[in-house]
Amino acid sequence: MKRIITIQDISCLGKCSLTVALPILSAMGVETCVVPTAVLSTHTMFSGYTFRDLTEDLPPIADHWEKEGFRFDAIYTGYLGSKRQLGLVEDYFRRFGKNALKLVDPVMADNGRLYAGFTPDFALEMAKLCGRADVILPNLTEAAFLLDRPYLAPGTYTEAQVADTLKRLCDLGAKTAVLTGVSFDPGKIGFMSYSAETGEMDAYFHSRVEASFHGTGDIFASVVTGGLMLGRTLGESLRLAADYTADCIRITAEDPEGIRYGVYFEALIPELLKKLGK
Ligand code: PXL
Repeated sequence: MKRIITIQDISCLGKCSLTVALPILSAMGVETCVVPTAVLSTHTMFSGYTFRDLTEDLPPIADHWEKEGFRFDAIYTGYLGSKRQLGLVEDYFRRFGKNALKLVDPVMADNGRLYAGFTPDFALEMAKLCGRADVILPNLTEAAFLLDRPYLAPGTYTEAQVADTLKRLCDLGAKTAVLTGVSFDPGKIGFMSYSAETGEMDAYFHSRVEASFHGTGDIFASVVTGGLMLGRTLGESLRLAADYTADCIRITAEDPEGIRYGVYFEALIPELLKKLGK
């Protein structure tokens, strides 16, 4: 069984980060060791959330794991709350990442804006962590902040501009960049990716559901990580993740409570496993 580390927060309610990554990856049959970076009562889209920072726990967890000689097949990072945490994650990469696939989802922004608590300065530090990754998975907003370039707003960009953005993202040092939320046709949305090693560009689009929920990026990144750990190619893993995320959004959009409680990813885990032949 493949064993991975995932480093992100626990939002107690609101289905994102660890409460999405752990169930999805476990269901896919991937042993998932969690390093919680903070505990929040909800994700930051609600107001009045509690926030307990766990930054100081990151070094001793790594010290203990290193002492025990634990080995990991991948390190997958999501929401990280401070510049100091970015540095500590780099330390996990140094200690456990030599033979592990490193996936960085630079969670910090969407729809042209940074999430609460993030600054453009943080984004430039996140760009350094992206430079140490094998695969990075920003959306178009995060890419703009990582590169300190104008945001490619929906309906305003060409394929050549997205391709250029992907190459610039790989110039940060990442081997492969995946841009999510790419759309050239109002009815369709998907991803484009670029491998700096092979020079290969890939793209995939599915029909757009007119709804947007928090946590969908975490669902996408978790399934990509799981797919890669199960030996699927990156292209296969990305398509699996895109279809699963879109299907989850579709069923959640039918329920008026969905926007409050988050995406019903649980209901479609059996379908996901069927597609994997499990
Ligand atoms: O889904 C991304 C995410 C993860 N963790 C926290 C968040 C968000 C998005 O807003 O607030 C705490």
